[in-house]
Amino acid sequence: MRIKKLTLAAAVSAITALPLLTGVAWAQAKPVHPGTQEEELRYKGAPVPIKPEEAQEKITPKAPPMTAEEFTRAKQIYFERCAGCHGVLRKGATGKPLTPDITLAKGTEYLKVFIAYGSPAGMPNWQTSGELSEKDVDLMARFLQHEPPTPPEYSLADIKASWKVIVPPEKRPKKKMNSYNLENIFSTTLRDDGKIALIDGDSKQIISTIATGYAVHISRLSASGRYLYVIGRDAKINMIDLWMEKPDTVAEIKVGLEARSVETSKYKGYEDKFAIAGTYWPPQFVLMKGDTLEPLKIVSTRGMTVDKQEYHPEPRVAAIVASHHKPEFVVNVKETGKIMLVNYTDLDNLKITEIAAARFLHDGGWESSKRYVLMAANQSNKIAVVDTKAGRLAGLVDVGKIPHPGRGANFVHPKFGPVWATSHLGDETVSLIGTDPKKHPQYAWKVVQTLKAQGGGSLFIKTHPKSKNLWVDTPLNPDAKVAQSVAVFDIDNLDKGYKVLPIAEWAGLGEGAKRVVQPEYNKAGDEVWFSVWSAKNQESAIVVVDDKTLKLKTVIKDKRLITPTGHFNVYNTQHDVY
Ligand code: DHE
Repeated sequence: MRIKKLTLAAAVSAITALPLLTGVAWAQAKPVHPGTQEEELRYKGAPVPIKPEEAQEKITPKAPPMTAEEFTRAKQIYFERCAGCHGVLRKGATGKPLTPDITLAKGTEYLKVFIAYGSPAGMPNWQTSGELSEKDVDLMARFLQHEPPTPPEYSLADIKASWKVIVPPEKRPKKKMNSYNLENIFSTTLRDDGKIALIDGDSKQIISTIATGYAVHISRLSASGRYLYVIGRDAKINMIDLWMEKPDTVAEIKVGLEARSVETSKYKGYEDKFAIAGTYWPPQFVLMKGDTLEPLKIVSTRGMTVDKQEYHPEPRVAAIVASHHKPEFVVNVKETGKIMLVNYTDLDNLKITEIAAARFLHDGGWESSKRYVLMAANQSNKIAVVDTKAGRLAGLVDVGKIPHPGRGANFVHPKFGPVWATSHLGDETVSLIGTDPKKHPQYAWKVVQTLKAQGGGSLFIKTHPKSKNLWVDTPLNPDAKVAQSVAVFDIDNLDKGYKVLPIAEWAGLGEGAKRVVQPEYNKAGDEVWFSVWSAKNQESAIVVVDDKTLKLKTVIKDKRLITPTGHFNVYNTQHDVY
């Protein structure tokens, strides 16, 4: 009887909640309730690449009994569907904390209804959507009352055991051995194919595809532009030498169980000397030799949160950027809301400046002088500004709902001078923040203008110093038309609104989700590249647009282009041009 009552109440929330489909299936699903929560869930609900056998279960005496087989299945379901939002240790991030102190008090019946029907706060309706059976819902309700199974730590010895130098530095070419215009090569993530594609930006031909870790997340360049570092979600890094006759992997390493970020030292005298990678699990970052990936030092990010100052066992490392003006890496720690400035001049006596920003830090980039770095604290709807020269917080700027800048976009506003822009996952706005405290102090670290673009579900925004256009994607918008097109603003006439370019339509592909993702300029700043991201078994493409005329220039199609997502132009990534 009690269940029936709850069921009826929950039916209302079931209408507002969406089934959590992963990957491209999301975009194919009919939107039930277009809105913030849905876009956010689509984005953060991806599986965590931790295998059930890697996490040791901890039986909690007061919790309902479970067999060993049930534990294995529950762990698998949890890592595939729940951990992205609730955290591996269930301490909560986008989703609520689910530790036994909370779940035991709720009990099995309550949890079953919650899992089955979802909640208006964003929990998907797992059972009524058909994603989980009644049996699995019962299993998960019992599982959540036990202590969270903990995946293993990853020590220097573990990391070292995975390390391979395929071509040692002394056996590598002494000069560039190919005729490619390296500065205009693009490294494109082939997400579900475990590869990246190197694409010649001049000829638009694929040079090669290179096997990498699972679902490479980003590509970054060494300061010299010679080495390309890519990191998979499974925390495997490939270091690719672009000087080889046929660019290929010269070293690889696995730095943990789950990761998103890699970067290299860019300060004068330290070019190509160090690499750094941050992991989601274990919560730590590792410093490595830049030319071989030999691991040198691991730093844990576990500690107290900035607001309530309570211990967090799993603060994931999000974006890392390298300073051009100081021997430092800027490391975003998501769950604690801290930005760490890691000085790499003396690894034995490591100096870290810990900046209290806001939770949950995600992505961001430099303003045009590269003294200040702007980082999105997405759950706080704020952009944290750090003065890396002074090593202090310069501002916390309130912006729209769930800012998601990628690395952001820098341009000179006709009225407000230099600004940095972010779009948002949670609403249609674009926030422009003044970034010139010397000549335009009245606008510095304030939102000087808010533009309205196509809709929520934006992930990336881009411009180029030689361009007068500002591009805003919306790949996670529930409206297919919006997800398949981009908005472009004329920087000199921002008040006039935006034009919409039907990028996916231009690609001329068949059925499928076809999300248009991540504008990226070529080196000259006169072309903008977009991935048209379809499901693994459907055709995808890259669409190249002429930045001046806003007309289609080329569509790159190739059977090797499987699920392209991020793409990184060598020169722009090397020099942080955005
Ligand atoms: Fe990303 C950057 C984390 C989902 C494409 N993504 C980043 C960064 C982080 C991050 C921490 C910053 C790295 C840096 O600068 O050092 N991304 C996450 C997630 O945790 C999340 C939400 C869920 C997940 O399970 O991974 C997630 N990201 C996605 C996607 O679904 C995208 C669209 C497609 C894909 O390939 O998975 C995606 N993320 C990207 C791209 C960048 C990125 C293209 C680099 C942007 C740039 O301009 O530098």
